[in-house]
Amino acid sequence: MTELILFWHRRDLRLRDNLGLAMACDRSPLVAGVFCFDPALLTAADLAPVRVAYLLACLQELQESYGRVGGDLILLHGDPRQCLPALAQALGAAAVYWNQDVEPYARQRDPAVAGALKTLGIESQASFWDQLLHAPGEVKTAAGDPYTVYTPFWRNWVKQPKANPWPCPQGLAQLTAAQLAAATAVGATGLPTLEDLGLVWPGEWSMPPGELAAHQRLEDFCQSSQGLEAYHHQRNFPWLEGTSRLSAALKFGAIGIRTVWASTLEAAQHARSSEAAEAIQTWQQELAWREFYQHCLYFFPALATGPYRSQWQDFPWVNHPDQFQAWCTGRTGYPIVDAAMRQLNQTGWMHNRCRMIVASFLTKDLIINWQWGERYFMQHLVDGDQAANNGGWQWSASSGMDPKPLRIFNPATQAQKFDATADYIRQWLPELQSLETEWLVTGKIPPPHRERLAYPAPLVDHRRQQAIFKQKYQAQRQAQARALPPGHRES
Ligand code: FAD
Ligand code: FO1
Repeated sequence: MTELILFWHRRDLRLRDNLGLAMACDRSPLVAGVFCFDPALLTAADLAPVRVAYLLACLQELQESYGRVGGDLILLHGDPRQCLPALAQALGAAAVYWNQDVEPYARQRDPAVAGALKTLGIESQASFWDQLLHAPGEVKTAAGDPYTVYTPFWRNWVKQPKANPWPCPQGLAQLTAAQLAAATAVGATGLPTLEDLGLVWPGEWSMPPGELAAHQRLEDFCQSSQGLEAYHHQRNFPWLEGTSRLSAALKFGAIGIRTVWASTLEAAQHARSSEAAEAIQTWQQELAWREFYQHCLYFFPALATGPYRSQWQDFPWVNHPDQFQAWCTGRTGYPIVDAAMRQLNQTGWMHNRCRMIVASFLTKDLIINWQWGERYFMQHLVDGDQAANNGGWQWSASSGMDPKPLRIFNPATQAQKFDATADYIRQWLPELQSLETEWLVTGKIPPPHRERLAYPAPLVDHRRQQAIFKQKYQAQRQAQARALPPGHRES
């Protein structure tokens, strides 16, 4: 008799180039997909409704994709430690397969699910690193340690041979009516709406969700002369659509990372100039940042709850709640910061240059704990990803694995350099449309104009805050150095 294998989707919401799914289909033609709506994730304090909206749209497409190849996607609600083994037992499944993840929650959940399945005599296969080109541990220093600095990681990572995309399952066998009834009996349901999950997302998409849209976007990005080949020059300008916007697709696995990598190799073969080749490599480096941060979270799970550098433990943050609120709502009086926060609040996405600007502003100008910002980003980003977000925040706060100890962005200099014509600022702060570019980029808006437009005065003075911040930082370092025995002092 043909064995039934269940494939548990979590952040790999696609059929194409899915390692664990391909392995399940290699073993049996009778593979059914499962997704479990997990209350622990869906009621998390850092949940963003836009991310769940993206997830639901991916699931709808995934259900249709299963239908097209003859298979089924079963949807469950509940703690996967209970509902997944119950389903597997009710259907008489021989095994449950899934792809591994680096997040601390997954690393507790997954062995518990495997344990519960084992108790029922059901096998689990969960050793597949689908979401990465290289599994944690595959790229290590000469001493065999995980990297803590990006550049040597990249040099080693890029040299390693990478797998090709995995084939898409074809001709899956359908569950019988009795199996479908058994699934319903243990709680399988139809696809809920966002409202069914108690969430609302009235905003616009920064990028249409799902597997088809992600593939289309990758193709357009890699083939257009204004996409990948121009990335090196365009990626820092937030008024341009100069980046791929594939981050949510990569977070949820609406596209496979091997597929993305293969596109970069193909583009490199046809590169029209040395600048184009350089641009392709720059984009590959971003994909490597994604992997670097996932490896970091895997090897240093404590990153999820605190700073990597010890001098940031107990840092005397100011943590002014009203100033935090002003930052969140885009009312700091610094136009580039406010424009970026409005982009985030309205679309669930923010340009990378602006993520760095607002993160530096929160931590170094408002002197607010980076973890407040990290959480706010997770509550609003469509691509909110624990490893990348934590990495980005710790980089910006100087508390992480960045050899440069102190990084402070001047918002006016950043705006002058990357939004020189204030197009981005005007797009997201339409009330300031008519003001002079010079005022917008420097943030020096004459008070009568500011007042007329009900735009706030700058919340703080950048130079003054920089001095206060540096003073606190030095005092903290000295206190730490005194507390540590010789030989244990950090640079
Ligand atoms: P592209 O420039 O086209 O890059 C391609 C892909 O590479 C991205 O889709 C992403 O998967 C990856 N990538 C690019 N830059 C980085 C980076 N610095 N770190 C890790 N991966 C990267 N990225 C997220 O995916 N989720 C987050 O929650 C997140 N939070 C961030 C928070 C802060 C404070 C900062 C500074 C950066 C954060 N990033 C995060 C990284 C980066 O801003 C986004 O990945 C990028 O803006 C997404 O746009 P894109 O898809 O057009 O990127
Ligand atoms: N994965 C699930 O298996 N079930 C969920 O209900 C679920 C919700 C969810 C919401 C937001 C988000 O960013 C991710 C979500 N995921 C969900 C994916 C999640 O990232 C993975 O399950 C991780 O492995 C958890 O550590």
